[in-house]
Amino acid sequence: MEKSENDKIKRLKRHTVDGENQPLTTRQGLKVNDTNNSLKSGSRGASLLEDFILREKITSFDHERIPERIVHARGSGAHGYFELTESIEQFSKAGILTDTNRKTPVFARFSTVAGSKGSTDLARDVRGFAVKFYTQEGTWDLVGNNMPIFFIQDAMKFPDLVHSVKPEPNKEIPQAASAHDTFYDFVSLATETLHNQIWVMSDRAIPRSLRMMEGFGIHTYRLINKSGESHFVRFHWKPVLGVHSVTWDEAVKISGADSDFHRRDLWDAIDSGEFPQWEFGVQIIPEEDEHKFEFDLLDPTKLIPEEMVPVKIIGKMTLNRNPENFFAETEQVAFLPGNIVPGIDFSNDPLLQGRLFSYRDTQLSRLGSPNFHQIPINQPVVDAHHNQRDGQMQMNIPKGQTAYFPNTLGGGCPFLSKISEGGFSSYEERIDAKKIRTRSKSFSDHFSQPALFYRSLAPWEQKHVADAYSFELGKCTHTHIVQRMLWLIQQIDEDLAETVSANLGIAIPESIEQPINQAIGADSNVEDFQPGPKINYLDKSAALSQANTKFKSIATRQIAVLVSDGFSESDFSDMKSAIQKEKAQIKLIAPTGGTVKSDSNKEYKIDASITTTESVLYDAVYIPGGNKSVNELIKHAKFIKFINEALKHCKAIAVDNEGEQLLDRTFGKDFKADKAVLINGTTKEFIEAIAKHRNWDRMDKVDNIPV
Ligand code: HDD
Repeated sequence: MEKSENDKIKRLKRHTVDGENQPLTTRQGLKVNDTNNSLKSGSRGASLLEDFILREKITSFDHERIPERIVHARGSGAHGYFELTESIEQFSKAGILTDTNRKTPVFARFSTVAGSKGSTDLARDVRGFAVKFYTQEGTWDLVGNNMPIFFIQDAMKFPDLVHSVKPEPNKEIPQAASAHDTFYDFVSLATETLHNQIWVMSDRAIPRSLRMMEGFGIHTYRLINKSGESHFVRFHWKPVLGVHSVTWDEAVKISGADSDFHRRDLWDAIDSGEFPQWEFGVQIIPEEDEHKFEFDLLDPTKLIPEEMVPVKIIGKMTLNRNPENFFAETEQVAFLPGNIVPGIDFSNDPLLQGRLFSYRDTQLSRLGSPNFHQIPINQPVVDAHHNQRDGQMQMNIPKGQTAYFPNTLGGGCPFLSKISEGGFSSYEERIDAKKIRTRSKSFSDHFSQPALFYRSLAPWEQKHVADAYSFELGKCTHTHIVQRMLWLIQQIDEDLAETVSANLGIAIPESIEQPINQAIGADSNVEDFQPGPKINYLDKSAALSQANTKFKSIATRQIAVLVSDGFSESDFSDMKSAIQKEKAQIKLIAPTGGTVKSDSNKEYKIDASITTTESVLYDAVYIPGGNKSVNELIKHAKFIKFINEALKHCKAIAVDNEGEQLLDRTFGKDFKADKAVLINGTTKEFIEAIAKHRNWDRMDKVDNIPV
């Protein structure tokens, strides 16, 4: 299919190298005659130092790796564009937020946080959601996550947070997992983490697809309009396909069956022309309302419920092109929260303030030079002229005698721009304060929002949270850490704490040693920094539950069709055309690979043999009729397991005619009244059941299915 073009892609093309129909050369352009054998003194003799071709090849190889990102090491990226649907000129002068005629190129990178570059996609973790907007006024990076809040309130604690969740330093265990002692030791002592922590226990931490998760800028930023007036803002991404997740049992199994599940899904969707899309929204808060909330807008561990400030949708992002080269683009892309454009500015959120330093700094060790902006993926789409000079890997040839400002010898160039001509100037915030190392008391409510989140979840989501806490704390080996956590969970929700306590077989302690919140300085008055009492300023917030997301489309869903020779052509072709009309994908799974013939002798290519695939990789299962086919499938225990797992994971299952005989060999025989188990149902019913994502009504009953 035709690849999309935009200003960024055009610029990247200048750097793209294509070896098709070209001779193999050395880095110097010398044509190579033999790249298989080193130069030797005789065919069985030692290799010669003279062999510059060998040395060049091996030296390059020896230096192929760069340090992986200290966090968010594993990620997948894609190109696309952003379109503004509604100008917010009254709030911001940024071209990207005011010009509805623009199509701004973007590069987005999604990531897990804790795991190494080669870790599984399905780790229970926050997902990074970073977008680089190549705007006409310079590059704007919105470096967010798929959860609207963060663990900590001050950048000073970031190394502690990351050290606690990363593999424990003595044994480098566990990989890509928060379920271990050091993490919960930290979480239970720094109680500001509890809100993000409960989100990580929810299904948000195990998305079905990167294309089916929300994104959040998290911090409060500022919008600045032409008159220099400021409004506070929080940025949101809402996936057009809705927010959907897998279950923990699936996540564990997907990690074994296809640890690239999310990366592959993103790539395949874009490759097949099913472009992922997100709506872009803003919550705008007038300056005068800064102190009107029960929480502090500058506190990144607090979300602003949409019931209090609605999200106004003003644009859409579409990802429509996979990278040409993973390393050159996805690995070398450098996101900097400090990259902003006129019309957008920072707030004093102390976490954001620290980030402004950290990201530039880390690129120096990751990419090796202050010239990392010159790497093609990091270049803006507008020309950059400045007096920064030299350094390793300078790729440009800056002309002229001057590299300073002011100058006369260079004609005063590059010259300054007036604010009216697009020159950036920081918002002139009035400040009258003491220089002080402390935490604002307005940041000390650590229980109210985790409780709001938990209350807002549907019962099936709440059960998943209880299961996740039970799993994670069950992996901790120090009882005092688990007890401390149980006590804290009790402050969020008593029933939740009791369920987890029962699962763990560890009682909730009456009290825990003070102080709870140790995220303070040695000279601070401990009592003053204890988390405040839980308050209920909003009973529930609908946007926090995935039960309220979109359930309309089955586009891009993977439907497993279980077949062997002799399957019913008429059952299959009806289902196939109905599913494909809805832009979902049919995947034929048979006892062996190769091809399979229907009862009308029509031959089909198999997508996967049952030995190479797993139920957890699909969204729904269909079994067409056909005596011969069904009788063969019944012989294979893995088809039975396949269906039982789909049932356990609350997926839609449809069987036609003889297909029911296969269902009868599974636990499915007890679920014939289930609304998402369809026996000779209509294709419409099946499609609607898939669109619902899962039938959670089944959840309690399938708990005992032993797969
Ligand atoms: Fe960070 C990477 C998101 C707090 C320091 N962060 C990184 C990435 C994302 C985030 C999505 C990956 C970007 C990419 O794809 O290349 N980080 C967040 C969010 C935060 C946050 C949403 C809080 C709201 N981060 C945060 C703090 C610090 C850092 C407080 C340090 C003080 N983050 C980094 C880093 C990384 C990074 C070490 C690693 C690689 C990189 O920057 O480029 O500098």
